[in-house]
Amino acid sequence: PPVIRREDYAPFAWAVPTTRLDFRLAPDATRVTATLDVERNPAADPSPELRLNGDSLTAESVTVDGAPATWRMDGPDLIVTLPGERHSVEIVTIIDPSANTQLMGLYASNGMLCTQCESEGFRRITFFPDRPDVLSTYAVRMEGDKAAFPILLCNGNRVAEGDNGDGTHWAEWHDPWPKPSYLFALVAGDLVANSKPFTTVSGRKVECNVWVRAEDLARTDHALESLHRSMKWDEEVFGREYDLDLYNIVAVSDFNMGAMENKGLNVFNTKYVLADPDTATDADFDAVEGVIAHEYFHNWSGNRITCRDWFQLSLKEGFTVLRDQMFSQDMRGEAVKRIEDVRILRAAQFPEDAGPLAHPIRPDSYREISNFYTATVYNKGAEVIRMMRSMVGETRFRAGTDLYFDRHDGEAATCEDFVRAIEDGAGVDLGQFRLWYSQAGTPRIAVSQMVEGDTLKLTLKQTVPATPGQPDKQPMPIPLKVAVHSRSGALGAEQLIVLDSAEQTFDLPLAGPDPVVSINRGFTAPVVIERSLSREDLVFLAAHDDDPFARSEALQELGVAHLVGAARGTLSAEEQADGEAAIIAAFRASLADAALDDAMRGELLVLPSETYLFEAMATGTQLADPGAIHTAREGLKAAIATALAGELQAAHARTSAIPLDDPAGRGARKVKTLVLGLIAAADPATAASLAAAQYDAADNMTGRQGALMVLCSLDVPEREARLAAFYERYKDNALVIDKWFTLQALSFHPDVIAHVRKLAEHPDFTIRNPNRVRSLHMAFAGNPKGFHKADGEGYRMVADVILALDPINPQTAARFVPALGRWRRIEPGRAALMKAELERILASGNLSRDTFEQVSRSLE
Ligand code: BAL
Ligand code: ZN
Repeated sequence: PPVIRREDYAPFAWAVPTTRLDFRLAPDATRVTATLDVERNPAADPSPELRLNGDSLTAESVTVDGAPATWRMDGPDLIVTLPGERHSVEIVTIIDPSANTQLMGLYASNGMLCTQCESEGFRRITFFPDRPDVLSTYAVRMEGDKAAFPILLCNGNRVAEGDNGDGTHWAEWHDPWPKPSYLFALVAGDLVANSKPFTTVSGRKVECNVWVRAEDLARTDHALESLHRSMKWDEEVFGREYDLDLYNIVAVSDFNMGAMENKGLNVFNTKYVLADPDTATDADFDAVEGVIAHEYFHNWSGNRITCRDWFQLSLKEGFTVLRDQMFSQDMRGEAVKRIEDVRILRAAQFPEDAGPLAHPIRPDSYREISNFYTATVYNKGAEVIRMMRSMVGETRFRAGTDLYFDRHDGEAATCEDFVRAIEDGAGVDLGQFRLWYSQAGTPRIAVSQMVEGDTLKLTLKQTVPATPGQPDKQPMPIPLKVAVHSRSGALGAEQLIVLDSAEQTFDLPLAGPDPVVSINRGFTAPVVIERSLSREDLVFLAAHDDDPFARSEALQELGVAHLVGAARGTLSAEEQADGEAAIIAAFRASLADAALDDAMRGELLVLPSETYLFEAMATGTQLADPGAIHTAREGLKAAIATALAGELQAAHARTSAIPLDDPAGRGARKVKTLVLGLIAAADPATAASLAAAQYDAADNMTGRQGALMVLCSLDVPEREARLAAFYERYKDNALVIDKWFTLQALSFHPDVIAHVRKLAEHPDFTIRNPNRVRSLHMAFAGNPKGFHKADGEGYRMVADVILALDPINPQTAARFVPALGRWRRIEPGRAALMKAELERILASGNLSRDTFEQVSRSLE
């Protein structure tokens, strides 16, 4: 497959001011008539040919201005010869939605028809200039069987509808806002809506609907309320008002992504719409709110201003992730949400930046753009914009974003346009800062310090590791919030420093004797801080820092230092004992600290994840040993639980007594399951009986799932009974059955691989539904114990899934590759086994572009 390069961008030779689409809907043969009014683009090189992208399409007919056209196929694309300046091109295609297993373009799901067009799905519906810089106004007519498809939805507003009197009906939709084809959407199905109007800041009434199958209606209130909260928040915080009279959200059960921001008609994975306390956890509620917000915010950051080309994806995704993170911080509390977001970044993006698939947030080349919907483009992209905001402050940042929205409204813009608008609006020079867009890799900052009189000299040295295609890096500007506290208890004031050369020394005022530096407070920069703070200093920060994020960081640092040492086998017996004692003391303090609420306590009781420890262990020339990491982490959990048995059981009892709707209930539920997990490490029998009791008493999914999660890793009779009860209770609810698969796939049970193999044969398992395959196999690929089983059986199973899934749904298949792609940073025994599986996949031939790109890059 060819490599597409950012530097090769050229404007399209033709503009398409209007597009008319006529759909005759039928599940296995939908007839699409597309009429494109085209005119020469004066800004582009003139060409007598119009290239219309296609993917697996055949043209039934092509006419230009009503007469047969001169046209030919060029691979999947259709080329029409156009003699004049302005023409009307009509093309008829017939597509088979029921055979569309890729779930890109128009496809059938659970009796309905729906679309997914980002990035290049529209070309599977009709021939079209399927690139984000071709903006067109769409008028759509759809007609179909009234019984099968009583509801017909499209972008924009419904302008007409009618009944043909023969069992079919039709609707016409018009979207007044010009849009790229990737934002097109159509839905036809038997759906009901939960509706509630929203009145915008200027007094316009917007009809808001959440469309689902009738049996799901009772679980849509949270989504609808989340939409209203998002609409209000975007008016207040970014000055953005909604621009249509209608906002439709449709939930579908077969979906590759989380959701899609199509103009006025968001299509959502059911996972991010449906929620009630009986079937969704607190985390699920948060995820629904966050994704609803994300797609809504795209209406401005994505739809009103879209991307010039797919290399600019972070323009809309990075910015929109930042916006949804800010929203959730405002809704749920700043510190806890920030800790969660940083945990995700470290678990998903840091490994990407350190591996064979590393790319800048604005990539330079790709073979398949679907592979670039990554944690780097999304989450690091958000961090990069967050840094701009930290550097200029809230007010100036808002001036920058106001200018961006004003200046580029209605355009297909670039990341450079965004940076320039922030520069101009906020009055800041971001010249060197642009390196964050072009350089991949997570910067590492080595910290050293010296006291001189009443000043602390803080010396910071940055290195940006080499990444594929980028051997040499330049120093980046790195904003860091710092404070110099004193071990006497005096806390220093926070200030922002910007490290913008390879090495720099900053003079900071001392707050008192024995300074302790709190650095990268609030995680101002997505970097790794390398320092060896004494255990006493970390314990001090964990207990006393006035930045709650920094407190949790200190605990993480304490855990990482100890666990990496333990996994490497470099700790003396005394160091091992001292390290454990310090962590136990910190856990005891967190459990006892009456000033903490449980939501924050829950964050402090989370040990660094095995993925994060993997990253910390595999630094420089050192390799990660997943087996040793797992043993060390489980050993520490057991030591904590042995030392704090009484405290943990008391915490479990205390939190179990807090009712579901108590405002403190959420935090309590988090702590309850965390302490249960710790107890299980030292005393499986007690944990099993507590978990069984928690399961039996639970009146909500958070408690039930938490108990079952703990039971799943134990070899106890309570396990089978509760798994069976859970299945029986929820067998008709696909999203909850996904949880049932996931709990078993993620477990540390010694027989987890056999369990997963058996589950893959379960009548409820299907490789065709992305949620189901993610719930079983993607969960397993993230199981640090089962996936990394030393004999390679876990690797083999994931490679088999990739091979089986690739012909069906390449986009989802390719998402499994990065787990195997980490082989270079792992101990030689496992590395050889992982590499062999990648080679086996590559040798199978006939791979999709998606999987070929990921596997070949992972072997380079
Ligand atoms: N644009 C793809 C789905 C999302 O990021 O919202
Ligand atoms: Zn998005």
